[in-house]
Amino acid sequence: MSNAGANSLKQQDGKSLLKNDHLLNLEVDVLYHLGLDTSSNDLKAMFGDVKYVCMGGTKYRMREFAAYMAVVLEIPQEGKLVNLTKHSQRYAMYKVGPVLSVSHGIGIPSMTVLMQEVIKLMHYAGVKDPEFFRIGTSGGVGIPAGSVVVSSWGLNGVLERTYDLPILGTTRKFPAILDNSLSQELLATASPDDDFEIHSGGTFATDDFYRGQARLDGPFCDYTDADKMTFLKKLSSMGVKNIEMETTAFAAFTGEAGIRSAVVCVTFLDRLLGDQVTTSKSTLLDWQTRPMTVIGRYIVKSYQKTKSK
Ligand code: R2B
Ligand code: URA
Repeated sequence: MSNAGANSLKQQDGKSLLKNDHLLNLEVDVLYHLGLDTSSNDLKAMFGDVKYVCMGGTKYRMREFAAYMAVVLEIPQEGKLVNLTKHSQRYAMYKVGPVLSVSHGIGIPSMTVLMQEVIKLMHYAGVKDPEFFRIGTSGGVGIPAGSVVVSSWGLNGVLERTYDLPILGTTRKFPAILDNSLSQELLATASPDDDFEIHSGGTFATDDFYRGQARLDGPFCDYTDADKMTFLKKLSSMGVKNIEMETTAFAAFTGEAGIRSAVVCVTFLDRLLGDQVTTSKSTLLDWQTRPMTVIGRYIVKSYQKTKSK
């Protein structure tokens, strides 16, 4: 497939996920980090029925999520789940019916490279109104470890609700606000039988795990414990419920594309109580299924509605 001959990126409904007319000049678009392109792969046949794009840091977690969605959507899997990006070796991407489950690595640059190619992939596949989710891990601020946080907005390292990207030598700011109606629908999936708390609030998204998140346990640190606590309490007073490394850019790029999106993270510790993640590996693995449960419930309900239309 190529764009040659087309004079608009708009789909039949007049919408487009892409805002870049330069793409119309490409004979073939190579989605390099996905190991796919618009000439050798029939992207409409491969991905045309996707509705829910779910991203998370690790390849393992996103494979588990795909397997989980196959069970809850009752989609029988013949053989093993196939990593559809295996030629690129950077990320892992699995497809189960309407769900695309993709890993994005750690931090904003790793995630945005993946995310921009997935947005283009959705466009070339002709997907209408996809919804994007980040299934993440984080440090909590004043809530019990193991809680789930649905983000309302992302806060950057200098405490602004924007994602800042230098473009052609100038720093540009993009709003980092998430879709309120989708957050509310996710929060509404909570059940009184759940063995975890679910919160909504702001998410502090940093470019570093150590000093960037006010830790005292990195290889470098020139501030005091009191400085750290003052800062974390300031975050809390601003409405921040958790700290991770992607939400601002995730919110900004989905917003720019006009995609409904949400970030749902589990917290591995309460940062008001410490810096190190000391909970056992098996408990952490168990906690990581909590955001999957929340998003899984939403997808099952939403997918049933689209099928009955
Ligand atoms: C949460 O966990 C990772 C760092 O350990 C990072 O990707 C994030 O946002
Ligand atoms: N991920 C983060 O970015 N920070 C934490 O404290 C835990 C997980």
